[in-house]
Amino acid sequence: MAAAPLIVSLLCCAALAVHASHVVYPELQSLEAKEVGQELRTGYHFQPPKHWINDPNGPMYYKGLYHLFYQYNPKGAVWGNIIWAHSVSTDLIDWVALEPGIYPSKPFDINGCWSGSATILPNGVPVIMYTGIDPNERQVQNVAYPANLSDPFLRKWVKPDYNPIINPDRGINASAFRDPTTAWYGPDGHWRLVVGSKENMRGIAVLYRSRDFRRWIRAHHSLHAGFTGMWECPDFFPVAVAGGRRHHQSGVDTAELRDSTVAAEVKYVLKVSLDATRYEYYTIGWYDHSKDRYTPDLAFPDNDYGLRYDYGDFYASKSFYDPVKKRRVLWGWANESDTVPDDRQKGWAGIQAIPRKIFLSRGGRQLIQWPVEEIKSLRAKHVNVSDKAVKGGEYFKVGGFKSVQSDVEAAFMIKNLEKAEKFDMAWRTDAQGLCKKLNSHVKGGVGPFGLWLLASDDLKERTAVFFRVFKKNDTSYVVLMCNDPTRSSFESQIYRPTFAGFVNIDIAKTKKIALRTLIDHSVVESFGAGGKTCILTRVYPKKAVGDNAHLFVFNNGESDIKLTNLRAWEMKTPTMNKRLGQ
Ligand code: DQQ
Repeated sequence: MAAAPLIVSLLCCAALAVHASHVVYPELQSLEAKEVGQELRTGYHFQPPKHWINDPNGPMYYKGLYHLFYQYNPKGAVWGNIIWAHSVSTDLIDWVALEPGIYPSKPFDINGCWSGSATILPNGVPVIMYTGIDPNERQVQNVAYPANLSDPFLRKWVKPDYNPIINPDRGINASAFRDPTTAWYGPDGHWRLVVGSKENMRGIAVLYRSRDFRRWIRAHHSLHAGFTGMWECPDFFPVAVAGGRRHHQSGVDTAELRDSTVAAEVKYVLKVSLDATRYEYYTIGWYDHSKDRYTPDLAFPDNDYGLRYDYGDFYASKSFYDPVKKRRVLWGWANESDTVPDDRQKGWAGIQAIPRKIFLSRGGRQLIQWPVEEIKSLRAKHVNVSDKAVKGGEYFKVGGFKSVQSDVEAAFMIKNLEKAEKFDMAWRTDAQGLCKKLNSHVKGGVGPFGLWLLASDDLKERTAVFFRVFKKNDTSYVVLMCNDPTRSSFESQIYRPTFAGFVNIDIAKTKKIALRTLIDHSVVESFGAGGKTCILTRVYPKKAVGDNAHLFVFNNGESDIKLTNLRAWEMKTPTMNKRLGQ
């Protein structure tokens, strides 16, 4: 895009906040992208050919195909004109773009088709529930059915005239009432689902029941609520526990909750997306079917200090049960963190994170996430480094492959924890603040050690993903995992927050910690300790692009560490949202 129109658009457009929680730029939302900037486009992350995307919607598997819908602006690179774009895949890797699945066409969604979920009915029929914006800007819940069940592509969807099926009545705030979950069927023969809402500062998972999937009645109580502001995109699902009949890594289909024996031997996860902070948190707990009450286990903070799927840029996530591999798969949206004029210039904004298999840890203390195994099929040229000592203050480059689009697995051994810095208990609820203060440039005792990636040869541009170990008392330690993008780009306008989370690992016992990082031009997606702590960040290097992006291993702590093994693969580029027949 030429500089002049860019400056004009910058000057003319005041950002307005709307109920959707997305910022609205009225003058920009219908400006078609003329060109699409390729340099920082991701290679193997889900992304349409152009324009804005946000939340993943209604993921499901149907007749041999994975379906992913997502919030999409067909007319521009900022939020607006929202429809459900639709793509399908046989393997969650190569994607084909279809015509939009759901778009404004009826009074009950004429002003927008916002987020929602899919439910597969017991007879195999998939149903979509979504939020429509009606002519009075009210958020209402609608249902849509496939026009032709024998079409595995599910191209056309029919919205019955009896929509909306759920109205914001009986005191519900009509501008804060959205994102219906997948429905589940209780042992009493009634369906249930939850819609996100708020009442003053109280986020609410409003519960509805139905006998026939058409007439929905609000329950007297909500499934759950918390003082964290609006709850967007709630997700509620069962997870297997270790020691049960089912392997703890296997998924449990929400549909199985009909069977009271299954319902009794699983735990439940409630995840909410906090509009106020743009972060998500989850709790693990029990769900009493007869009373329809969800009670988080006491061990889990039930507020914005709670456990997060991802401690970085990952929002409006949604999981689904994959019947093929009997697993639960999680999708999440990663927004840009560059500027709106940059997005206009790029002609695109937003990606989906790599889908993750998600399950309850063996001890039940948290969820574990791991990139779906299918992405290994993209691994190409490979390099390996083993048993390399990295002394305090040292670093080295991992050469011999192109790291700009890669998958890196590393394992670090800590020989000696004596020099670990003292942990101040005030930091317990502020991993991010701690990482900001003690970032990758601040020398420590044990750590910071990890990777510098998307780094220029002279290291002037680099993103750091690293660990730092603190001593809590004589026998226990705290491990912090950080993502520090403060030197990721020469461009100074870009929002570059340090992201961090603690890692639930007994480092005194294991002495080892693993890191897997998926690098893809402008996204860095890291999985610490086998998927216990995950951090996704968006970065926009100017120099460390293409073949000029390098990978280094560093240790900026006093104690030596050993890189026991590092395996890295260049990643191939899959078919990403070509139209059928193109
Ligand atoms: N995005 C959708 C809403 C949802 C929000 C609108 C979360 O339905 O609450 O695009 O990112």
